[in-house]
Amino acid sequence: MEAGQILVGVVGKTNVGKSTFFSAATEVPVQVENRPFVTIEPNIGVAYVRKRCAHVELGLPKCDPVNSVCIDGWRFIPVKMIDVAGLVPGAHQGRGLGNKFLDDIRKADVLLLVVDASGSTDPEGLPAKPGTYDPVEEARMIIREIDEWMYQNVARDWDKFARRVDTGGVHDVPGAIAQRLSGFGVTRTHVAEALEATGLGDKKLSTWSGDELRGFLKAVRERSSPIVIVANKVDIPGAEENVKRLKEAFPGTPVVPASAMAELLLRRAAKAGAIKYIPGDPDFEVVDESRLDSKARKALEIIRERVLKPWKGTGVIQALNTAVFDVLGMIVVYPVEDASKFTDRNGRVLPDAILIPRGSSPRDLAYRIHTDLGNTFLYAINAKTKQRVGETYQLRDGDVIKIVAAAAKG
Ligand SMILES: Nc1nc2c(ncn2[C@@H]2O[C@H](COP(=O)(O)OP(=O)(O)OP(=O)(O)O)[C@@H](O)[C@H]2O)c(=O)[nH]1
Ligand SMILES: [Mg+2]
Repeated sequence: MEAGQILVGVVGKTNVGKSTFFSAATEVPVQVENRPFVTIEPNIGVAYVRKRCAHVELGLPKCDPVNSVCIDGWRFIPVKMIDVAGLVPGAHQGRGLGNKFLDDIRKADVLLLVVDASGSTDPEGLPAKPGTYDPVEEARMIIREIDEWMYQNVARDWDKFARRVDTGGVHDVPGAIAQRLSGFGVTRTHVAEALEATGLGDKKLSTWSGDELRGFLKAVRERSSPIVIVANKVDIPGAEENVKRLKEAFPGTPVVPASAMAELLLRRAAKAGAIKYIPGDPDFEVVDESRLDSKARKALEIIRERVLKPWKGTGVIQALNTAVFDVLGMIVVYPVEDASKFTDRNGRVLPDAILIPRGSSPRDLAYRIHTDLGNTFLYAINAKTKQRVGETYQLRDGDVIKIVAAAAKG
């Protein structure tokens, strides 16, 4: 299945549940253990965001998804996910596994920073009594390590680059910096905004101090790889207070309470046919008692009481939805060939659900589907209203769009 173009990176301290979260979200079985540094090589998989499917609003009996999945009227749309090794304090000085492995998440569009909201792992990732350690400190430590990793990476030959820009008659300074940082998925817009935010725009690059470069890169990273904090292990009593504290300590950053373990167990029980559970639901239903032993039944009851009831879900889908829809500002659009039947050329109803940035035009959508379609784009039809829309139209969440293009020259 095509996983779109969005890459979600899972980062955090070692032994806080990153791989459990990854496994729950992607259903890829990976190594999970209660000790530090279990993950060494990155895990890569496909996770899903969840949205009400357009076929429900259109009153259609069903859809025929191709690039995505529809369950009970919920469309699950794929994104790529990468789970990397864990960090410890001082990783940028080589402690633990160091921070070089963060190179694997250079191109991530958004980072899920998993913390242990129960405070039951020490800074080195060793298990401890719940409430012993502070997830606020933990999140700060990880953000420091990520920013230090980027700084070290860029600072190495910054002087040379800065002198070349200052003396070489470079007209588009933000463009030149963006190119220098393109390995981190940084765009000219990210750079221009960061220059503005740090007030460094008018200063010659070679006169920036180390701290100014640090601050600038942090501002860039906040735009090129923004963070969602996943407050994991909320199934452990006492985590609630820390969720509140995390929200207070990081007012500009979404904090999503989660229990990756609960999501993993629910998906397994659903796969085994014991329960009905749609990922992201606030509850489950037992459909086959005989498939549950007493231990499993008890675990599910605990999940219901400690996770689903107070938090209205396990937080796994919620964290992904927050990252993709709120932070990255994506909307879902359905391209079709037949604007009256809402089908592709093979008669499939609403086959594809595409994630595209808010503010995109129908031509942007055409380009997303195929370069040729973008180049030959004439106009589009909003299948919901049957109105013809042009390049100035801004796509809206849930739009069903037929693109009309000029016949390719033979
Ligand atoms: N109670 C509880 N335990 C969890 C949860 N998520 C993960 N764990 C446990 O935390 C431990 C570490 O889980 P992993 O997923 O391996 O953690 P990691 O962050 O990938 O660790 P490294 O790869 O070693 O850095 C395991 O014992 C998991 O079962 C959760 O939501 N609740
Ligand atoms: Mg791991």
